[in-house]
Amino acid sequence: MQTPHAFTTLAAPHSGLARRRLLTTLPLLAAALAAPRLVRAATGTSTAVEVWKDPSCGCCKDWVEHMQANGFKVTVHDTGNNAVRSRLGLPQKLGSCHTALVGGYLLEGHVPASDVRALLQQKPKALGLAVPGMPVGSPGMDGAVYGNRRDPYDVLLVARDGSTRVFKSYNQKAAS
Ligand SMILES: [Cu+2]
Repeated sequence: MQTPHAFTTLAAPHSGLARRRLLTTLPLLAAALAAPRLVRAATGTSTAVEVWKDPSCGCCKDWVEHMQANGFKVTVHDTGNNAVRSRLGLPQKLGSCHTALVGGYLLEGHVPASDVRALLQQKPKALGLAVPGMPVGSPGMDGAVYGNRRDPYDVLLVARDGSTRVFKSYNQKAAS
């Protein structure tokens, strides 16, 4: 009768400890499982962006890298962007070097990743965002190569009828 008794006294505190350990571990485990999902939502890692550009466009590549650095998952089509731009209905005068699609919205040109994220959060009724031309100082058109010049430019919210309003302004001269 000594052995079973010894077994019980040994086993009882052990199982109690194991249960306590499990109870403290479970919430941590749940938090650990939920964390990657939260991180993805915050960084936009799970957000896919499809880009059309000319294969020789260097500033397009730099913009793609800007988007990737901000957590977007970018797929590139080196087919040029004129056809896709007109197919998607963006007026030629708002055109730039690359056209992209994200979450059902069009992106034209060097649109900052932060504005893309704001667009996806606000979900306005619109065709998308455009930075016409290639303003120096916009993402992919910036840095030492451009002498760190930062020209003023606007990110435009483009309606389906082609009309625009300023979504965000950058590098504006301070009012004098
Ligand atoms: Cu460009």
